[in-house]
Formats: sequence, C-alpha cells, structure tokens
Amino acid sequence: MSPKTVFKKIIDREIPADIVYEDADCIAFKDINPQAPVHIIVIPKKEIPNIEALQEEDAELIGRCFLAMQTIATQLGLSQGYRVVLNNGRDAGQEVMHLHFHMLAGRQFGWPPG
Ligand code: D5M
Repeated sequence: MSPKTVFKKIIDREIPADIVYEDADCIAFKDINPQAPVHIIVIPKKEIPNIEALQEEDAELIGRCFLAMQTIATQLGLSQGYRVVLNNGRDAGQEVMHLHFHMLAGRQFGWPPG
C-alpha cells in the first residue's frame, strides 16, 4: 500500500482541515496556501490519483464533484464567477496525487494562466 496522501488524511480526519462541504461522495475544504481570496479544494472521497486513473464507473462521481461545486458557489455567494482548475501531472504542477479541483474566486483572473 502506498502511503496516504494528505487529502486522504483529511477525509479520514487524521489531520485538520477547514471543511466547507461534504456529502457521501465528495468533500471540500479551504486550501492551506490560498491563491485567491476564496480558494477551495474539492475532491472525490474515492482515491483516484489523476485523470489517467479514472475508470468508466467514476463518471457519475466526477459529475457529483461538479454538483458539489455548484452548491459551494451558492453557499459562498460566488455570484461574480469563479475559476475551476485541475492540475494533472508534473508539468501542470500537480503536488497531491489525489484528483482534485481548485475553486478560486474573489479576484479577477488572467488568461492564459501562468
Ligand atoms: O495542489 C495541491 C493543493 O493542495 C495546494 O494548493 C495546497 C493544497 N494543500 C496541501 N496540503 C493541504 C492541507 N493539509 N490542507 C489544505 N490544502 C492543502 P496541486 O494541484 O496538487 O498543485
């Protein structure tokens, strides 16, 4: 067994996190190193390291993560919009090998991203 990722430890309540949303399939918490006034990490509870590890059976789960983001956006009043980012792999800067979405809000974002 590979060691637990930091996100799995948050799911298992082994380390603290500022959890803003949870349901049977997904959990969301404030990023420890925020890149915007609002920076939330949204993850499936199932341990999926990256996009390449996704299986057909995960399709609904990933859809549920987006529905979680919809709920979180309403809860946090993100009516001016927000950016959703998924860093997949080394060149994208993925640090935690547990598939996750960043929800960023509260400021203007540039394009293209850095
Ligand atoms: O981003 C991984 C993100 O995870 C990065 O923005 C920091 C965040 N992080 C790491 N550890 C924690 C804890 N313990 N709580 C909350 N947020 C955390 P990546 O897309 O992999 O580069």
